[in-house]
Amino acid sequence: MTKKAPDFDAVVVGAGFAGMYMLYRLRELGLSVRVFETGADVGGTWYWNRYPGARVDTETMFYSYQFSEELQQEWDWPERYPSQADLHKYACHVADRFELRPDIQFETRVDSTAWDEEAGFWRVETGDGASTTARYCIMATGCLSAVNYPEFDGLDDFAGETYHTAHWPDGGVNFTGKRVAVIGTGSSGVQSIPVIAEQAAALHVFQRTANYVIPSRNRPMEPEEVAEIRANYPELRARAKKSFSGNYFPVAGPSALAISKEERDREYEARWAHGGLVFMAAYADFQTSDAANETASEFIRNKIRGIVDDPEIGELLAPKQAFLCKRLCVGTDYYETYNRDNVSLIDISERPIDRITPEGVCVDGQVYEVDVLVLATGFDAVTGALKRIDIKGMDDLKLRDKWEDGPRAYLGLGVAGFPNLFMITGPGSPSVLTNMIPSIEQHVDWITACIEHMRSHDKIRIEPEAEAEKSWVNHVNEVGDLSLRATCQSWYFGSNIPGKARVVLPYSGGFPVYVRKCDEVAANGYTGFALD
Ligand code: NA7
Repeated sequence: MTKKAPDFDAVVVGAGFAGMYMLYRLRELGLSVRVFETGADVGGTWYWNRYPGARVDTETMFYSYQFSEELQQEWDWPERYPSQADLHKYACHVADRFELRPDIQFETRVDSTAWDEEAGFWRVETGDGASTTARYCIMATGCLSAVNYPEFDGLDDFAGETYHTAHWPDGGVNFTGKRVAVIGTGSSGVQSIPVIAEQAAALHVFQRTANYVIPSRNRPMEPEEVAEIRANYPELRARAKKSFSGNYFPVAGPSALAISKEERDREYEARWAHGGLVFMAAYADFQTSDAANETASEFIRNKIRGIVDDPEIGELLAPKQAFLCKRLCVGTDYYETYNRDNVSLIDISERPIDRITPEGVCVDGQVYEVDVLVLATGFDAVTGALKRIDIKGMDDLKLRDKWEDGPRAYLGLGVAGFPNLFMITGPGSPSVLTNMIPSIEQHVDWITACIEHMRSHDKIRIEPEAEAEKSWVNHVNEVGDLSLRATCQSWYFGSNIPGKARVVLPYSGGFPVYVRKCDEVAANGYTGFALD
């Protein structure tokens, strides 16, 4: 008896940059694909994060797709760091240019998905009550998409307006004449605080941990630099792929300690003046030497002390943890904002927020009365979006149960016990430690080649072998524990989510090493995967 065919060859969950490119590649292969997307439009991260000042901190010409030469030659980026609006415009252009929309079902959340071993396909249940079957289920759910909504006592009783930066209302929020509280000083807080401060009557910032913020030096793109990048794209892209983060950042030397303080400070000054993430690559031993790291940490702390007029506030804003332990922030006028009369900083590092009252935020018995509460409290990173879907594999094994003590996946691409399930930039891949779009393209290309291989070899089922998965997870953890990132509390290790296992989420061995491993696995007939 022939088996019933599934509705689609593949279901893709999410229509951000990963889901869109996955759809494009699978369709090229001749597969029937259905993409489910919770939002009303494409863009993922850049659809949801509409908070004031939202922009990417990777240079515009490189935070973009490279699969289409025409696209990268023709698209005009207006600024060095594109705003959320420009990134969303780009995502819409890609969707229209490659006619992706007809295969995307918007405003449809995937609630659960279960593997049917007998039928040999996934059954995907969506919020509209429908059930869809597909041979492959591909998770393009994003690394920073599951919102961390803090559980403050009294939050629901707050009488004013409450917004999370990652679920910002379309059309924006008018802060004019309002008293505002921002809770959180990661990238979203750092970007939104200066913009809100310009509008609000009063702004209270509640800071649990001070972060390192490098000035962005954002500016319009010059036609000559655009022409030069376009003319050299293949070479520049290739060079970026050879570097640790998939971004090309020139390194000044192997060690910050091998040169004089004067020489080192000249380098730091030049990078501070240049702006952006390039600061993090000044010397190669920031992640391995505390003393080298401290030279950069102290340089930035001194910059902060120099910018902020009130020495006590300057000291509170100076980070205590090592440079790069948490994600580096890139901002515009961030520290300068604390010199404004309408801005106050409340340190909650030792006295956490007691509760939210109908009037405002209560810390140490004092209520800061506000009209608007902005939660810039981040995400349940990397695994959150996957665990929020009820994913059931072989023998009713649930992904969220398997990952109770930390994620276990092979190369961040597949999970033992979950046949024909792929993840794009899943845990154990370099993902958030790299330029996301090249990482997404690498995963999508790998998955496409894998499916192509299966089809040409008459295989219909693929699953990571338990041993291969175990040894990759051990490697990811070993490398993760060696990194300086293991020395503080950060979302890289899940520490920002109460109750989440403290386990490293991204692979910190670098993009080139990881890509080599993925390529070897494929070239050797998908070693570590069982194909039937
Ligand atoms: P982040 O970087 O996780 O920042 C969230 C901020 O919110 C951070 O300062 C947290 O303090 C703070 N936070 C979270 N929960 C609480 C509670 N319960 N009380 C007080 N403060 C809290 O998220 P972002 O959205 O800013 O940025 C995420 C990434 O997006 C970013 O790194 C870029 O890659 C793009 P903590 O540091 O945990 O003490």
